[in-house]
Amino acid sequence: MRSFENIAALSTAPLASGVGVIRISGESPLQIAEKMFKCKTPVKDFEPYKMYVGTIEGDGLNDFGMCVYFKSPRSYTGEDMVEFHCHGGVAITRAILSKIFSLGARSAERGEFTKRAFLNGKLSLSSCEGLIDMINAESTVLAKSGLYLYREKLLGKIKNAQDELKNVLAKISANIDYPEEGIEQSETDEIKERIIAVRQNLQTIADTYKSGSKIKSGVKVVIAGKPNAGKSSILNALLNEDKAIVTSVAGTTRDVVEGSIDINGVKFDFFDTAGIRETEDPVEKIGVRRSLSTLNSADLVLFIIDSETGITEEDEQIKKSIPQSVPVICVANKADLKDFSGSDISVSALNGDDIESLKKLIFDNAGLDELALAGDALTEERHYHAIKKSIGYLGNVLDVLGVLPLDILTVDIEKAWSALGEISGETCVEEVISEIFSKFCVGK
Ligand SMILES: Nc1nc2c(ncn2[C@@H]2O[C@H](COP(=O)(O)OP(=O)(O)OP(=O)(O)O)[C@@H](O)[C@H]2O)c(=O)[nH]1
Ligand SMILES: [Mg+2]
Repeated sequence: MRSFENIAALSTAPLASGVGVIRISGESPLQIAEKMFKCKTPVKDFEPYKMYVGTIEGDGLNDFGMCVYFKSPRSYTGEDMVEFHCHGGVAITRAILSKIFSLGARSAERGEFTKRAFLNGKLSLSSCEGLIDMINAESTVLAKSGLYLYREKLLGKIKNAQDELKNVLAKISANIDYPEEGIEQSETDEIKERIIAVRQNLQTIADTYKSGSKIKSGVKVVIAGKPNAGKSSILNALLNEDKAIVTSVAGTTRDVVEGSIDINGVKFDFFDTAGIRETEDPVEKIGVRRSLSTLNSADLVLFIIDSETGITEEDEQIKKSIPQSVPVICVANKADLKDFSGSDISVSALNGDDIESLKKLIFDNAGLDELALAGDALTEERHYHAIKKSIGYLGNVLDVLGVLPLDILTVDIEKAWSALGEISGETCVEEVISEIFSKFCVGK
């Protein structure tokens, strides 16, 4: 277990709060605590993992609180650690930290405690990424997905694939070591089957990214339709907030207006767009262009029509500008004025009728599979690319298996193994590691 210089930071939010937790980690945090924590038991006699009550001496003011010692390697970072639990006042925590710095620790960088946990082998890189997701998650399902990574569930599957590739490599190297015995067709077939099986397992994991990426970034729902159909009114009704300007003038919305809500633990991002029509107004023209380009990146489109007119020729034309691959819900608005039965759902944005049913329909059409909703899907782009890279190398192996000598194949099998190692971090370059920890907050 490696120990580095002492670092310290406030691990709770820098706000007035009930409790503030200050952490010190490194080669000698206990020596720092000895100089600033006064209690009946001298700090040097502290039992690890036990809370002691006493006076925490800060810079210019003292607090009454608790201190706990975590002994290496059984600590978050793997190093010796000390935590002060003080009152969560801004001035109090600042005074205590200032004292710690004057005693030789330096301020921790973003994610530095967790980076040390990674460098000391306490956590894999994917587990650290799970932690970031858990901390930053705005939706329950993303927090669950973070926990899935943090608890190394993805890594378990990846390690199985890596182990199997190692076994295949061992089998090939046994054949290379005894070339005089020749390679039986049955052995080549067995290697092929095993590689196909690994590739299939990896593909199954990669396939979950379609849903998982939406969980991570939020499902993008674009509200489109002709001017005055009530798109902005529907956005406001969904958000339960007066976000977009609504008027009876056709062509009110110009810029794309965004808002997010949580539906069943998943974040949905809504984009209200300018009504699509031919126009000479230069500003509205730009708005229409923006509407069309927003449609191209939608996960789901709410195609709004006016119940009073039903689906008109104009609506049919607008529908053609929605990419065919994107699912569409046809919403007949203004149901308070007239019944219309040719849509997927009727609502009234004006009085809120059936807005809850619309939310349910949106959720059901978001293309989120059960695995993703359980937090069991791939959410990180980095992991997805590593798996796809590995699948690519295994594809190369299968293309030439039985054609080229086995020792040549080992190069791509090793590359497939290494690509998977990027997920745990064992084959990652320093820049990638630094980039990941820079997304953390200070104190974690
Ligand atoms: N009766 C009734 N009127 C509605 C309803 N929804 C919207 N309206 C009215 O329809 C008009 C247009 O509403 P908007 O929400 O601005 O329509 P829009 O589709 O965003 O229009 P543009 O931004 O111009 O494309 C306003 O006068 C709204 O009050 C509804 O459910 N019932
Ligand atoms: Mg509008």
